[in-house]
Amino acid sequence: MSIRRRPSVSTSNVVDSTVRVGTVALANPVMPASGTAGHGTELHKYVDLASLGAVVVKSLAAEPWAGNPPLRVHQTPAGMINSVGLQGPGVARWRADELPALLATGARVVASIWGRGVDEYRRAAELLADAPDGVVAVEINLSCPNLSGHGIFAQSAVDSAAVIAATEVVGRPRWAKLTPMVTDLPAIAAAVVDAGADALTLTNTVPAMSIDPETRRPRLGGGAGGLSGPAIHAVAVRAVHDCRAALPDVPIVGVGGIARGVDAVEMMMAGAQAVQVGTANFADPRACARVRDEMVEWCRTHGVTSMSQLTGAAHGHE
Ligand code: RRO
Repeated sequence: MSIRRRPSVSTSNVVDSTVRVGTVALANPVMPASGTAGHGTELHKYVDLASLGAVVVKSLAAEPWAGNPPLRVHQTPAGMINSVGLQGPGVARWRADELPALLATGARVVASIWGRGVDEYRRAAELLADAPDGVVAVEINLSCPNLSGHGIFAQSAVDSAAVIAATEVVGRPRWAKLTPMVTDLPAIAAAVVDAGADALTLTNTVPAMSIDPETRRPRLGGGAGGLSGPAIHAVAVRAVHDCRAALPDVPIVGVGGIARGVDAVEMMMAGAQAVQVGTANFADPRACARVRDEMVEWCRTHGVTSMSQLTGAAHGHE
């Protein structure tokens, strides 16, 4: 007698893409990195912004800021070097002119703020305190390499902690964006978490420079800049890995050279709950959606039913 089996329903065909960065629930782990998707709906004609985990806007100061002279970006053999210099309309103009249209797309928004000192960070945070609920988190950018005359906050645990303490007024989850250019990144990470940061964004660009031998001058108007793209992917993976190992309960958003789904999978295995796609958006404005779809496909073909299972999967195998 033959036994009739029910057709088996393979749950491995269904991938749960939802993730959490602390208290922030995201439909999937992929978002554009700050500075690579403008301040508003710039990418919406290429990608349904509501279909991404969130949209991180370019860093905003309390006041408008003109940024650096051109050239602002230069392609390198393995990525890009930029010196945009934090150009932005300031928080108040952004809220009036850009945020409504961005929220109208259905996107979850992560604002990003910067300042030249603790008081300027505090002021930017105050201006965001009564922002709409669609601003689900605020990234505190402690690590821009392109503010002439100012060091990188995130190279000092004390200065970084002071900024985090001063921005509590923003009243929503704060992600501290750090630089990999330190000798002990987990120590800086621990300091910002102790000061009140809810998550870490790892990492910003790597200070760099390109010189044109013909003119004997820096190629970028700002002089030096920040290196991003494939050249720094392994640097960012190491940063995420080491902070996850030192602070296993602290949520991490991994960023650096993610251009394919498998790059994002690697970053999550290093310890990230979510990822940001940056430089790849300049070559392909649909990169975020493609990375998201490639992640789903990777999970499907590897029998991973929930993307959140990827987080930290590399730990214990080093
Ligand atoms: O605007 C910039 O030049 C810039 C910023 Br705010 C940043 O955080 N990282 C970067 O590489 N460039």
